[in-house]
Amino acid sequence: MELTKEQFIRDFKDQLHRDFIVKINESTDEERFLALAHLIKKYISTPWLERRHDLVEEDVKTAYYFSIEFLPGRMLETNLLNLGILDLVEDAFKDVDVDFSDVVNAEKDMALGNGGLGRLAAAFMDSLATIGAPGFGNGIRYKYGLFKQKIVDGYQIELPDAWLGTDGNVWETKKPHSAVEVKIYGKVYLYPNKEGNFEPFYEDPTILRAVPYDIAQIGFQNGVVNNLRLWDVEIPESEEDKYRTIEDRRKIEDITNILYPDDSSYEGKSLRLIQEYFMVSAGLQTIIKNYLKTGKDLKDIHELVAVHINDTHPALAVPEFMRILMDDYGVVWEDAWNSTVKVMSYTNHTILAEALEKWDCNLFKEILPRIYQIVNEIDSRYVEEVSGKFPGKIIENTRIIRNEKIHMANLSIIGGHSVNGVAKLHTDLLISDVLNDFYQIYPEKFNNKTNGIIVRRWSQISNPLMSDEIDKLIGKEWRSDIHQLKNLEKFITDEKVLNEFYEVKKENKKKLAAYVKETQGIELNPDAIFDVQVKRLHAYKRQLLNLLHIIKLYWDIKDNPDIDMVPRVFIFGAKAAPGYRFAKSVIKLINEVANLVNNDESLQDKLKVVFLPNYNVTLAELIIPASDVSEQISTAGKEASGTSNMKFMMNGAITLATLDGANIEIKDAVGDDNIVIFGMNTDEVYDHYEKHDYNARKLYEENPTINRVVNTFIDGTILNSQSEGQEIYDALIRHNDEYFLLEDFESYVNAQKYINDIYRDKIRWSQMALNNIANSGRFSADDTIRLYAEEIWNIKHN
Ligand code: GPU
Repeated sequence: MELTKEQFIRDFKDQLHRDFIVKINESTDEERFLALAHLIKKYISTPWLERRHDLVEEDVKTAYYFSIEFLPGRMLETNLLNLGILDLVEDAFKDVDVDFSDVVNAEKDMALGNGGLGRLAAAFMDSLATIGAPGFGNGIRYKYGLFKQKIVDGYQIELPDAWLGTDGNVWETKKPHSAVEVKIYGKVYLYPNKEGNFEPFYEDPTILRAVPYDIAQIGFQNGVVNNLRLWDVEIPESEEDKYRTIEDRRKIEDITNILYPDDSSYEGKSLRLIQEYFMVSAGLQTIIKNYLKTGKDLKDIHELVAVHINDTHPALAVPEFMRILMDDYGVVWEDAWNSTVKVMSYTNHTILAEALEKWDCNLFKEILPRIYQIVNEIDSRYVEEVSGKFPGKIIENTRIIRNEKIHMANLSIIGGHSVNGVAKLHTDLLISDVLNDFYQIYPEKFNNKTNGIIVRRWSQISNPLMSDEIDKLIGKEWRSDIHQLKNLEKFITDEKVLNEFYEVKKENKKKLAAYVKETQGIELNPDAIFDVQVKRLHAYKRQLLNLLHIIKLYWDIKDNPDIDMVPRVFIFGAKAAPGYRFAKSVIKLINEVANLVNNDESLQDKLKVVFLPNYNVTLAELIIPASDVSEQISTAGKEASGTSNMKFMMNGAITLATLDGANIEIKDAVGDDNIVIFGMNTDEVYDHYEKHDYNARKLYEENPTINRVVNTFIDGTILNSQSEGQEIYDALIRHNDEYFLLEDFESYVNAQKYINDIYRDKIRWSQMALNNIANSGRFSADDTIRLYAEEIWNIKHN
């Protein structure tokens, strides 16, 4: 946008005066942040308003991304950058003597998501606007985001994340005029009407009022503003008399209270099912109403509307779309079904069995009586359609209702025209294994869309030092055309350049070290290797394998204090789902090993372990630029894609990885010499499954190193963690080490030795780092979303 620094300063002062009746030098950082956010909203109000009108008037096909999670983190800097005024504002703040970073830090982290899935959804919102595509988000306005994690005596404590404060979210705009009603519970009777349709009669339903809050999604320097719509629940005025007590009202308000803190696993809680239906129904009703403003026939709605189901949580979009078309607008089943399948598409984000969403029929029927009827009908028609054409076993495995459960993935696949995985390997596994039965029936529905990241956030915003360095070498165009990063390869043998990148990394490490010192009281040496694993705590992600190696190093140094090794700092950040016992025990053990190691002077600072509490997007922006080693060590075949792996490579960290998820594509991008791979591949893992021949106890008994490391959990070396240590020992030895840590251990240790050795060769290491930066452009979410736009949604973009 066109704006001078002087004009901005005037606008900003005005805004502060009006909002808070203060002068700039008397204002608090919080007031400055809020005033700046209000000013941004003012700057974008016109394009934001016009966007909706234009799309309706010009008959432009629009995609709606339905997701139960959106995880944007902070939005101030992204918004300023995308408006093209980030530098100008930073500069202006210098002129008026305000520390811009303090203003940035006054913003709360918007954490309406658990991890990768939610962060990807937020990234896609940015990318959709950036490629100028008509794509809107649809989700829930949780009053509490993902819990805040504290560590007390080594244990995870969960505190509520009251991110809305008392005044709500500064980026949102409430739209009460666009509220709609959503019905749950009650009984439904069907009466056939003259047109041969059924008319439902609802007895005693609970009626909810869904109120939208809109958040602008600003495209990168292109004048486009899309919309993310989050729904909140209220009691409709007409229903108020039904709620006599605070308790009664609270039952309704609870619907949008909390984000379920489970990542890649699910609990069959009725409140969650209500959340899913609530956001789906509100979103679809609005979409259909808007479509009707075009004056077009409802049976052609697929020509102007695409709805994306982000994992199975919004899968009720399929029967709800059918319901609205049939019950509210009288479209006949066949036409409604034809449109539904063309409108809907679905992304699968995991092959873990515990994440497959299945709802008990009785619970489902009680909460969603009409939707239950429709799902039944979809299921019977499906069975009829494929009967005689495919083996009974395949039909049984793919139908929606089976063993009194509703299979949400099956509903999403049958009810849509596209199913995609999130990395090449993941899609291959869906096709060859997990969804193979569906692949036999609908091969044409399957496609891959490898995940991507908002490269702007993970370079320009979070790593300004590196970004300036890149500018010096290849100019600034890479900031808007990420593929130009490739030009950095020219400098791969330029020692001066390599040294400069090394120094940049060191500066970032010092910044992180200062934060660690301040928050944890632990002193870190910036010349040590910063070895980082940050992600949700999950058995399959194998934080425990990392810990086994740390314990091995501990014994190595204890045995031989003169051991020649590059000092190493292991940094962890991870939240465990509150009900996930094993994950919590691993957190406890990491913290107790940290106590053991950090307080043992005989280790001479060769080894440090840090667990940073409350890992979130904001903390990631501090940690990732300061990392030397990126730990991506999941059991092969288990991590659908991973996305932090891409952020690390873009910041010049070396990936230490199994051949899993997008790690494989990172390896393809940087070449075998610029990544460190270890461990079993997927075929080898599957081989164990087939042969049932894995024997963890044997490895434990026959390999003295493994024996000693594993015994450390139960021999009293690690203090204050007897029961957790026993639990971990049992998981590894008595329950046969489900994720093959012990089998991969040796190869992991060797890979770590190799890292140690090459780090000593500063030039070699810096070359690897630079190569990673230069080749990170291929993981831009802008490119990923272009493929969604072209191959799945058929929507236009720039
Ligand atoms: N993922 Br299912 C989540 O973050 N949460 C979930 O509930 C499910 C999947 C992740 C995958 O684990 C990760 O590999 C992937 O990169 C990410 O989704 C985005 O696709």
